[in-house]
Amino acid sequence: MLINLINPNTSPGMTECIHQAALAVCSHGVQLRSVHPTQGTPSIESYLEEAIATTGVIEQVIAGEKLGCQAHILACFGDPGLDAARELAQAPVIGIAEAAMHSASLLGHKFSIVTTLSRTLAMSEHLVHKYGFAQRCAGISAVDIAVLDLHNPASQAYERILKACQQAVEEQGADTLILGCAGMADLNQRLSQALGVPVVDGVSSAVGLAEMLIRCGLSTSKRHAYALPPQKCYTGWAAETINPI
Ligand code: 5HY
Repeated sequence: MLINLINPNTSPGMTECIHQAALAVCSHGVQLRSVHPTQGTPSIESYLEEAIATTGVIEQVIAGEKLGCQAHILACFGDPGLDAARELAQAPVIGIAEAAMHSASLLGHKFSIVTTLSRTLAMSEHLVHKYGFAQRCAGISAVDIAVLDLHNPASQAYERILKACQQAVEEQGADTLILGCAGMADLNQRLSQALGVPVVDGVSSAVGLAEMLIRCGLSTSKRHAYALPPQKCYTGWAAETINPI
């Protein structure tokens, strides 16, 4: 089984963190193609960066399809380019935000999301509504630590995320928590032990879902919404990158 594990930003350190989190939960014999785009943004914390990252996602999904990857994972909590990737790919495409919300909804009544910067709260809120989890979401909060500072000891990321998680349980009434960044993938078990509630990391949830869909022989429907895109004469990057599959 070959899974295309895409970190949509261009930071090798995050690609490695994501790879290790996936490796820790994937089944024996599963191969991970852990990659990031050749061009783009070092982290995704705004709508513009999400748009920039989407080109990299398309680039790596096409490369993965050509290599015979049986599923694609978008390892950024904004699920950048998810719909475009589902149009292009035959294999299933899973965003870590959507995967985390499905997992959390199986583990409790209401989940809360703890994410990085306050400016990304609206992006997470949009995904909660898009995926139909508005009634299961108790709240979304931010620790105001930049994505690339999560592994900087000076940011005290663990302590600040723990505090935000405690507030989500006590004040928002959440019984399950979702970590709103791929860069937090290595914190879920430690937080869950400290808090006594399930703490969901989207990377590991996405790996589990990818394996399940592959084993069940399921892939993205090519009728209606995610039908292959209409053939057109693109120009520039699109012409060079998006050959008909
Ligand atoms: C992520 N950004 O998972 C998101 C998190 C965020 O570069 N990887 C990023 O803050 O939206």
